[in-house]
Amino acid sequence: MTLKKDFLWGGAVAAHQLEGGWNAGGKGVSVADVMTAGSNGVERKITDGVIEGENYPNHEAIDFYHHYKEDVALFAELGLNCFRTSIAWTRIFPKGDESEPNEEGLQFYDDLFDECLKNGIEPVITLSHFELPYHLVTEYGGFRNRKLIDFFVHFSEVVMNRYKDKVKYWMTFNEINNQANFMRDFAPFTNSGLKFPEGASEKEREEIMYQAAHYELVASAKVVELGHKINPDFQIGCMIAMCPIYPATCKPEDMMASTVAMQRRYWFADVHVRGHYPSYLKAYFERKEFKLDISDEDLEVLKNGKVDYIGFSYYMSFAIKDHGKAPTFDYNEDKDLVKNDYVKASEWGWQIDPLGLRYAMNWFYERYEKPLFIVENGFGAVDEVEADGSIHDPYRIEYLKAHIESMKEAVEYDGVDLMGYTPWGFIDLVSAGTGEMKKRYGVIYVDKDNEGNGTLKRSKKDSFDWYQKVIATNGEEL
Ligand code: P53
Repeated sequence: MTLKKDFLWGGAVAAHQLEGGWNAGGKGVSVADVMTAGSNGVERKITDGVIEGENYPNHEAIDFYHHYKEDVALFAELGLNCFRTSIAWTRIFPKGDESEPNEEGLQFYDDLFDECLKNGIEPVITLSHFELPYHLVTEYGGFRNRKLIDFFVHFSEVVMNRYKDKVKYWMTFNEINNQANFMRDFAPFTNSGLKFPEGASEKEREEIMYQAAHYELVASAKVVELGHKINPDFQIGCMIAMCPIYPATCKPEDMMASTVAMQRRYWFADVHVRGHYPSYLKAYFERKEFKLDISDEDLEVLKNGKVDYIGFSYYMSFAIKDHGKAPTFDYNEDKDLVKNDYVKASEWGWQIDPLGLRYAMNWFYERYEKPLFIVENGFGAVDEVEADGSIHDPYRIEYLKAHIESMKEAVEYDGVDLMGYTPWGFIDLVSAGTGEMKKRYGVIYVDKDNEGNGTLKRSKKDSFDWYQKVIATNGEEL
């Protein structure tokens, strides 16, 4: 069995990481607009609003807002038949709690989607990709507040109605499960607009995270139900960051630690796909005595809003060894993971594991029997531009090739139903984790550095021609 004839070959980005135009066309400030540039090993700062003199890399990004026509022409030359991006919530509702949308923002996405469709490229849209209106953080505390459900549903209703004949594939919350890493500030803020009280305990942070995640899952389920009413042809998925957590050895305690860690990181998918909370999580909430606002009505909503497919990102795998917390095996993502000596890592410490992609696809498909869509995969690396302007990136080709091979094995040997593949940041953009330009994923190079210097000129890397051939042969020639 080979890949389907109508396999979706694309590329993935997110509005805030490439558009720029952070205050153009009536756009409001998003959570991404108050994050400074970090670097390898140095975390991005979250500032109190936009502060003069700070370096906010997402403000200009690669200025796709003004370059989208020439960029879409390049995407068409590459041969993409789909393009995954997000709709910046703050272009449509600058503050997030307005009742009337901003027409200029809506028009921008009409123009962008028309340009894509004209070029045979189908838009694949994430509704919330780390770009919550910042006003919803300062006024409401982000997704810890139940009111955010209605704001998100209203935003989704507006854009799903507006683009119902232009967009068929949707996803609700990007990598909703990153916030399982609740001891760091980054994921809870980017996922949910959460800021924790100074000195909050581990338990408090965790409880707030679960509350926010619950409201998001309810919001997502509402949007799935509503979307199917707006257009019954819509395919609406969830989006999970899949980094499988292997047991470090075959020691039974390592295996159990891995099982529990997988539960803590992937229960989100259980709720999205099955429409109810898994037993292991209910038992955990009880043991921890979390006081969560989960109403009977919410549980009904979850049942009625199961996703159509599972969108997921895959970059790397993790490993865990018995961390001495038996019999509960309570897991702290920030502390309990160990290095896997069987695989190499990127310069940013991301462990490269192509076979892990096949493992992950099996994990999802055995558990849920729903179509899968690999909506992110890729290799962040430093690229050198030669004197003649060429860029040789064999390391990127090697990474993508190995992962595509593994994905094909999952289809051919394991019978997994796979909709498509959209490598991340196929045009260079601002890194979410570090805010750098230097951590590049693209097959298209963009001339801009970490300090913000550069002409923004686009050029093709060696991997461009390679990926073009992969698409043209439906993955046969790697
Ligand atoms: P960057 C962590 C782990 C896995 C995926 O990431 C992650 C993150 C957050 O950094 O994010 C996804 O840019 C995300 C994209 C992001 C991409 O992976 O940190 O959906 O927005 O850019 C790559 O190298």
